[in-house]
Amino acid sequence: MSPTLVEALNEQMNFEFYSSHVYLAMASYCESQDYDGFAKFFFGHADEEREHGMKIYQYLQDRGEQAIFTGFENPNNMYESVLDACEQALEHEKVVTSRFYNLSEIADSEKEYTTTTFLKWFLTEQVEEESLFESVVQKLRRIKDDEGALFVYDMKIGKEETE
Ligand code: OFO
Repeated sequence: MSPTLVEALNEQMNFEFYSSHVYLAMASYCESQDYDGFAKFFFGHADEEREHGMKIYQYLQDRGEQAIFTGFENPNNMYESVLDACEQALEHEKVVTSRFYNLSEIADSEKEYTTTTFLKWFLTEQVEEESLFESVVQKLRRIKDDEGALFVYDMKIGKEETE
């Protein structure tokens, strides 16, 4: 792999760990507001992002490269509502998708077919992630200020996370 591709993969590995941090901050906000179901939902996502980071870590190591860890900016910890957190999560996932498009373009331009195949898993995963957050945001927009409906949805999303 070219140094450019290695660097881009390495950056993405760190971005996945940053994403995990972003979701931990969202989980913490939800728990502080007693939305335990949403907290569980975001904790689950934080775990998934860590797994994504480790997937790239392992790929780099398997290809004979050393994965390099870096720091990252502070995630947002202040949200106006659960809807606000979920809208920001959806925007975050869109950024992740565009990053994987860029990575795929680099791999394609270098005819790095093994990496292209590796990245396909992430592109498919992003379709699922964006669709999930779109659906959660839609439901929350419909619920609006209905505390009763939000209470029920919070329980439901928490239960789904543990299933
Ligand atoms: Fe939710 O994104 Fe990782 O890849």
